[in-house]
Amino acid sequence: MAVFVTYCSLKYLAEYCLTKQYNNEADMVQKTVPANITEVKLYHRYHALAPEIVPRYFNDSADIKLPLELISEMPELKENPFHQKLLQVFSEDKQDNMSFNDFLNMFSILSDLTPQHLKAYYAFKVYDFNSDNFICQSDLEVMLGKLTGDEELSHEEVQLVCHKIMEEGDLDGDGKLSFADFEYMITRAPDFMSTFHIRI
Ligand SMILES: [Ca+2]
Ligand SMILES: [Ca+2]
Repeated sequence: MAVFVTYCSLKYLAEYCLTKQYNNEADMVQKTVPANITEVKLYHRYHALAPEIVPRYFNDSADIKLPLELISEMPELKENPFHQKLLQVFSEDKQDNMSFNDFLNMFSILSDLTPQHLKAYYAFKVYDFNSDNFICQSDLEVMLGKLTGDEELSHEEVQLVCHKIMEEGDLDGDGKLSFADFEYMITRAPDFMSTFHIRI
């Protein structure tokens, strides 16, 4: 039964799907970044993480980065089962650091105001744990492990859920989910997006 509950909750994981694809990530993120009170609020949060490193007032020329492990201590992130991969996806230097710009991009994408197709683009990157541009069996196993936490599923249950997800999502039958497969799937399984928003 647990497996079906998990599967149903996976299926409930993402109503927000779309079909538009972007070629330029910087462009699309930029469109979502509001130059407003949220930005100021986020800067205060970033500053509070390391007041000795981050100036109190925003300085454009400041080339400051904070380690991901420090940012992962934020309560809003800590409770997200995918926070580690999430932080890596938005870390532009790919060296486990985050500039304020990365930080702003991440919370902008996670906000309620962001169009769902844009969220889907980043959710796909987050769920692609081995970063090979596909969501394959091993990614699904990692994902399930993180979603179920303490409620451990048996090997058979994990295999069953993975099989069902692939059965529904793998449109071209190559045994893995491309971004196109994923976009199609989340229209039918909105749960996949439920962990992809954080209000701050
Ligand atoms: Ca993968
Ligand atoms: Ca496929």
